[in-house]
Amino acid sequence: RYSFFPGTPRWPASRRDLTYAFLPNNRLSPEVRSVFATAFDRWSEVATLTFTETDSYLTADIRVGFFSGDHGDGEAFDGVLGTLAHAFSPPSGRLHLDGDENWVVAGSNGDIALPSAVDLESVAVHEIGHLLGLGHSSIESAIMFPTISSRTRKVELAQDDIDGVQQLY
Ligand code: TQI
Ligand code: ZN
Ligand code: ZN
Repeated sequence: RYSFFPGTPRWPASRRDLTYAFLPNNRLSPEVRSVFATAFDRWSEVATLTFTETDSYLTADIRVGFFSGDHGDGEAFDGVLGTLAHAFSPPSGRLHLDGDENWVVAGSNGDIALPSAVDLESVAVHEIGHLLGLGHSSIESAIMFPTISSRTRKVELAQDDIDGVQQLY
């Protein structure tokens, strides 16, 4: 079953229309922006939340960036595989991806043959769950289940994820 962070932090009722921005230093492809738009939509479809991309990183509610190794928050990334990404509980809005992963955007080819390929959308949907206040789930089919095998794509919310987020919002 779904879980929450200790104290059940959530975005307050006054902040349910959230903006997100990508770290300006990251040279983002349109594909990456579109993966995130899709990943945010999966959650907004089932909860009273909206997500809108903005260019103003400093004032955005949610800040997304790719970082390598130690990036100043005490949770260093570790190169290929191992930790892929992390996100902090509300209302932090920090979503960090390990820039050393071989991120794959479904539908793109090329990287897909790498044994270390990681599906970006699957990780994005999971980390957004954390941003919204969901902890890990004990249900294997859930997006918030804490294991995914490399080269697996899991992007559709399970009923358990929906129940969890609807409890919060
Ligand atoms: N990153 C862990 C995760 O997001 C970081 C983490 C561990 C964490 N415990 C936490 C974050 C508790 C919030 C609360 O779960 S990860 C997966 C999955 C990771 C793991 O890089 O290991 C996904 C990132 F679920 F597949 F194991 C994305 Cl989808
Ligand atoms: Zn970080
Ligand atoms: Zn997780």
